[in-house]
Amino acid sequence: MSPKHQGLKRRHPNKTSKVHQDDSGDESDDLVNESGSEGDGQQDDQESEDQKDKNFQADEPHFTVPGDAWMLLPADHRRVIIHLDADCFYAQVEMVRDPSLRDKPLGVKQKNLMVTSNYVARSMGVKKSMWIKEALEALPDLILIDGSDLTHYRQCSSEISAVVRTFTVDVERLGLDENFADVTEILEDYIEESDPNKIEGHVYGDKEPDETLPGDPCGCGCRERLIAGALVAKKIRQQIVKATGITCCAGVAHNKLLAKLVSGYYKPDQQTVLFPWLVHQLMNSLNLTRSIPGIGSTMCKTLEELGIHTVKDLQNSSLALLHSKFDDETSKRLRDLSFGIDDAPVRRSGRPQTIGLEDAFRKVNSIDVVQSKYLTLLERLLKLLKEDGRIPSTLRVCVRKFDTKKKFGNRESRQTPILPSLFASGVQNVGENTRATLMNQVMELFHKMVDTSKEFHLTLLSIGFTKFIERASHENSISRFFFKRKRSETEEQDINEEKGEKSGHLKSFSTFSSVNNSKIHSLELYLESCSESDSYSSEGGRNTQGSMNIKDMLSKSHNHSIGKKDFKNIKGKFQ
Ligand code: DCP
Ligand code: MG
Ligand code: MG
Repeated sequence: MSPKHQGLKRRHPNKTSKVHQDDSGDESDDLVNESGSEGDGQQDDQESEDQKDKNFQADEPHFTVPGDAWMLLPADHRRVIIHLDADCFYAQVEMVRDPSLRDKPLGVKQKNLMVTSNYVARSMGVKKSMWIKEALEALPDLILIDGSDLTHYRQCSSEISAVVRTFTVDVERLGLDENFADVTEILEDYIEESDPNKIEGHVYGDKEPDETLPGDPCGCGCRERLIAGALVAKKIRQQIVKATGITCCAGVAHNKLLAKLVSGYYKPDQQTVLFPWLVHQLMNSLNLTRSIPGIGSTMCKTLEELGIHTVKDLQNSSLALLHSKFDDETSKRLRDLSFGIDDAPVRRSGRPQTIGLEDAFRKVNSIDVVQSKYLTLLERLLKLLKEDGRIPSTLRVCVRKFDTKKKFGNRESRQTPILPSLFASGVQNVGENTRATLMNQVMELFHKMVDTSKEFHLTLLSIGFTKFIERASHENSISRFFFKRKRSETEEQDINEEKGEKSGHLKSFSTFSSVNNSKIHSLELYLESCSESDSYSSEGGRNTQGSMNIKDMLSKSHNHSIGKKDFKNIKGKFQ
């Protein structure tokens, strides 16, 4: 045993009440057989193997490691990934805006749902995602703030990501309150600064706070790197508080999946490190496949059709079985994820690939209402576009059709190119002509999806702009950037998306198909790609003001042609 690892205590800023799930199981044989052949380069080195064995036996009294399966995983432990998730995000933003709310139970609502609650409310039994009625019954003193306008949340979200980017450029945003940071490249400085005998925050698998820091059974240096990673995580979190007043939780591990899985282990305002030798234990502690980030509801349903319900089922499933429903790449990735293996890179987030807004409701069955709602969404969307500054080349429209057989209805979308001339003067001052043309395009797409000559029942409408064209600062002529489109970062991301579609990328576009040169795909894609701007639902949908009063104005909706004058009139009704 290395002397520097002996009998040392780690730092624990906070105690926690969170109960560890400690089900190590013993499925190691399968894991070894399946993955051992790929090796990790460590096994050739007999000397380090011996050292690993010694460390492993001497330093691991607290952990249940299923054999030495973790050592044979094909995943390497070279990277250090930090996942950050803001605590009760919308509620914290409200508390920063009005500090008098800090010590009071607070909920943020959108329509009938309380989308989050602060930790004071949570300690009084009001959890996030409760119906308003239910929350008020549980706690009549609950203060509720309307969170339909996302402006402040978006702003704070960008500030948080900006802080993370001051540590590394490899930052990927996920929704409004999460960021992944790959800090591998910047570790060197922090390794020097960090104490190999102390670690910031919690270690996954600890049964007691201040347990002796484990030795290094791996020998690849991951222990040292993760200790340094924990220091970086702490500094990032401190810096975020300093800059924005927002506290976050962090997970530190050697891949994105594992970092995300452990980041919420101790909440709020805490962090957790996962060492590779406990990956198996962590994965075995999960139950249903949907608890694995990256396996969405559609994927879960398909897995269930194969009789795969739990993570353990997935681990035990054969690739041949998975191949009956998924392509090679997806089958392998699913299996890998079930063992905690994830080589997905942290993809630098630029600006969002799609700016979209949606409105959900119980029932819309009249074309007039559809048109008024799309009009409201379009007006809001143009404001967002103005803030963003980029010029979109594609318009996307989505509907969700009510379906008694499907809980979440049937989503369908259509997209169409936007004529370059429409935004010839940029997106700052969009004229009436452009608005009217866009509205016509929206309705044309809508009529391709919904046969309004029959009865229809819709529960969601959304529109979005995508495939943005960046205007190079040195280019003066507007025509240049329309016709000489260089492949910007955004476009490359789109291309990656396409790749994902074709290879059946997880959580992506299994329903992808092509009709009349426009793509149809599930809204999952749409929401994924607009996660930066509107990760859940938007304020656009909240404003139904005036929607029932414009019937006369919308009389042309059936032949979906709106003139400039009509548009002006319609718009006037909304102001
Ligand atoms: N959100 C939403 N609709 C939902 C779920 C969440 O609008 N159905 C919003 C409100 C949350 C924010 O997204 O504040 C981030 O979601 P999280 O799941 O990260 O939840 P919180 O940050 O609120 O709480 P936690 O401390 O558990 O992360
Ligand atoms: Mg959060
Ligand atoms: Mg979150």
